[in-house]
Amino acid sequence: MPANLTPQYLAAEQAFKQAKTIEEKIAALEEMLAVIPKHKGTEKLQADIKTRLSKLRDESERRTKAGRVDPFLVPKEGAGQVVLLGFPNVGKSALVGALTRARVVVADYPFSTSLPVAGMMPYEDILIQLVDMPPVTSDGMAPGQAGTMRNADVILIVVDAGSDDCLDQLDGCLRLMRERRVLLEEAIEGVRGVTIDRCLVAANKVDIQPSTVTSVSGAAASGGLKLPGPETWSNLQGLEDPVGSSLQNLEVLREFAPKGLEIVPVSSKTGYNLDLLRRQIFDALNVIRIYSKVPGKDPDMDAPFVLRKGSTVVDMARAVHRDFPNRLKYARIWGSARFDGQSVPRDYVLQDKDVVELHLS
Ligand SMILES: Nc1nc2c(ncn2[C@@H]2O[C@H](COP(=O)(O)OP(=O)(O)OP(=O)(O)O)[C@@H](O)[C@H]2O)c(=O)[nH]1
Ligand SMILES: [Mg+2]
Repeated sequence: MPANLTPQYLAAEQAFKQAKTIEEKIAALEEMLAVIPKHKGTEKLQADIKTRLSKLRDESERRTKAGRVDPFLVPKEGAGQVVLLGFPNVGKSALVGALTRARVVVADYPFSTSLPVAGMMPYEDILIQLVDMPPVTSDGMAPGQAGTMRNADVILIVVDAGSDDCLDQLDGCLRLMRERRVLLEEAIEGVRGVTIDRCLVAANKVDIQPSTVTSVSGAAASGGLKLPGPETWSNLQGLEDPVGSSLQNLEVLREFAPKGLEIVPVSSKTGYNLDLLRRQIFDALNVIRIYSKVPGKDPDMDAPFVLRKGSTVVDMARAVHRDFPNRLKYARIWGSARFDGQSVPRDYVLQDKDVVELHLS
C-alpha cells in the first residue's frame, strides 16, 4: 500500500464502514483523520476525509434543524461547555445540582440519569455550561455519549472519593476516553476531542464541613477555600471515619493519577471546595475575559468578550465585528499593560480582565 496506512487507521476505516448513524460516521472519520500518517503520500486521502466529514456535519446540522433532535447533541452556551463523566452513583448530578440551577435527578441508586441535562454555572461575571451525563461503566457508555464529550471544552471526571474504588473509576474513565478517542494526545486541526490539560477530576464525597477547614487552616482569606494543607490534613484524619478514609483515597488518587491532571476534593453535600472547583473549571477552559471600551466612554464591564487564552488585540477586534481587523490601527489597554491606557500594537497578547479600546481607521 503506497500510503503506508497503519493498523490503527485501518481499524478506524473499518469502524466507518460499520457505522450506522451519522454521529458514528463522523466519529470514525475524525478518528481516521487523527491517526492517519501525516505525509505527502496521504495528502489526497486526508483531503478526501475532510470533505466527507464536512458533508456529514452539514447533513447532521440539517437534520437537527428539521426537528430530529438528538438528546446527546447539547448546543453550547455561555463561556464554555463542561461535560461530566463518571461511574454510576458518584454524585455527578448532585454536583451539577449544587453548581447550577439545572433540574437534575439525584438518587441513591445507579443509572438515575439517562440523558444529558445542561445547566449554567455562574463564575464571577460569566456563565459556564455544565452538562450532567448518564454514567459510564467499564463496559462502555450510552450511544452518542462519546460524541457529546468530544465536543466539550472541558471534561470534568467525577469519582467517589468515599469509595476504595476511586482510582479504578479514574483509570476506567481515562481508558474509555482514550478508546473512544475523546482524549487526544495533542490537539489536531479539524478533529474534535480534548487533551489532558482540558480534563479535571472532582473527587466527590469528601464531606468536610467548609467551616472546619476555614477554622483549622485559616485559608479562606484569599477567596475560596484552599486544599487542606499538611497541618489541616492531620487534624482531619482524626475526624470520624468517612472523611478520613476519603482523604486517604484522595492521596492514592493524587499519587497514581497522570501528571498534570488536577484533582479537586469536593463535597456536593457540604459544599466543601465548590468555590475552588468553579475556579479550576474556569482555568481549565483556557479562556480570558475582555471588556470593551469606546473612546471617551466608560468600559462596558457587564458583558465581557470571552476569548481563547493567547488571543491578541486583532482577535478581540474580530470578536466585536468581522470588519474590524481590517480597520484596526492600534488599541489602548487597561490592566495588563505597563500603565493604564497604554497604546499597544495589533499583535499584543491580551490577559484575563483587560479593558480594550480599539482604534480604527
Ligand atoms: N456523602 C455524600 N453523598 C453524596 C455526595 N454527592 C452525592 N451524594 C449521594 O450519592 C448518591 C448518588 O448521587 P447522584 O448525583 O445521583 O450520582 P450520579 O453520579 O449522578 O449517579 P448516576 O446518574 O446514576 O450516574 C445520592 O444518594 C447522593 O445523595 C457527596 O458529596 N457526599
Ligand atoms: Mg446522575
